[in-house]
Amino acid sequence: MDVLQYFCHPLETLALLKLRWWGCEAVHAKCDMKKMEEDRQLCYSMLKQTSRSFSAVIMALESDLGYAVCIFYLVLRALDTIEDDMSIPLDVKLPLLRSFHKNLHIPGWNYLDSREKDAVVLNNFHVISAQFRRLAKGYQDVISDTCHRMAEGMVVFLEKNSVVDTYQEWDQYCHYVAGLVGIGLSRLFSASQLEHPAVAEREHLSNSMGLFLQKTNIIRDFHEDIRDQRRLWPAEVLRHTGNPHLTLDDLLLQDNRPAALSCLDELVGNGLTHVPDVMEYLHAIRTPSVFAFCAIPQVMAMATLERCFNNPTIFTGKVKIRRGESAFIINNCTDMAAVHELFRFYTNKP
Ligand code: D61
Ligand code: MG
Repeated sequence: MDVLQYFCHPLETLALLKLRWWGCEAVHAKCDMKKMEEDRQLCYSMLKQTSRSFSAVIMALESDLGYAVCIFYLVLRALDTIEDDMSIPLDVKLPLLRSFHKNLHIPGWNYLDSREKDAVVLNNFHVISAQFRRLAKGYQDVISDTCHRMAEGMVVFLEKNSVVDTYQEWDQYCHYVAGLVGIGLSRLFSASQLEHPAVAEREHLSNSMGLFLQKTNIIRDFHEDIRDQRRLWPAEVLRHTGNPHLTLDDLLLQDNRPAALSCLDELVGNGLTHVPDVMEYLHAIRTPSVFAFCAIPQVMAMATLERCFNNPTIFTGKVKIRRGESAFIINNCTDMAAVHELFRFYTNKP
């Protein structure tokens, strides 16, 4: 099966080979783990363990900014692991979330009771927080502030029994868990002086960068999320099908396939509304490593949305883009013209 794909997509196979031979060097030049002290190595290895989509682009960032972004990621992943952990009762979870940012300043604080897949970041939180306290003050403030605001948003959502009804509530939830990451990252870019101060000021555009990624994940992961009792599609979309009794869980049933596909396509359309902001944001980024860090996940999301559109597999399993397709995107996100070309390609794909 897989071997056949290499022959069917020769450009992607070339891209995979090119990435194997040259790709790691870009990451290695900026982030040589062998020369690091032990705790820094541990942080990068936790990054690799917990993020397939972001570790490589983070490690290719300039060292000082790259390490701040790595710690930013680990802190928020730890917070999200608490949010996602269904085994923690709400009366324990809410206070834990509300005070989470304070743990950054408590030497030795860690959390050993999670069984979640990314529990490693909670188990070793004392290592992450010690590294956090060694970052420049400007970076620390952004990370702590983002963690605090995200936790408050998660609490608001949990207090509503994790219900997303309208599109407005969908945007609100995605703002908390991903838009705030975009806003925080932009502040880190500007604080590092690699990007213009204006990048941090245009918060609406930074928010859209996060919303486009988060909505794409939520659309793609529908089947897995429903199986785990998470209902993250806005229920409003169901009312547009003309059947007022339909629930999100019903969309998995074979008999409801036409209604399910029309809901799916409406959400894909909603996701695409963020593309103009994404383009405008990327247009303002000057440093090549920061550009690649920002553009690669966005183009991957665009490729994923294209694959999701009108695709019944959303309701039975996992929709994925090919490894070769990812490699092709990674190799080609070098400048705005190339990103434009890739977006055009996915928009027009027959
Ligand atoms: C430029 C480059 C990267 C960007 C960006 C702009 C703007 C926003 C984002 C990355 C964030 C995108 C999040 C999309 C993936 N969604 C999740 O991971 C969900 O958790 C959300 C809360 C924790 C966010 C942690 C995070 C993620 C990516 C980062 C980052 C921090 C820091 C730096 C760079 C990238 C999702 O988690 C899935 C899971 O638990 O496995 C969920 O729980 O909904
Ligand atoms: Mg979560």
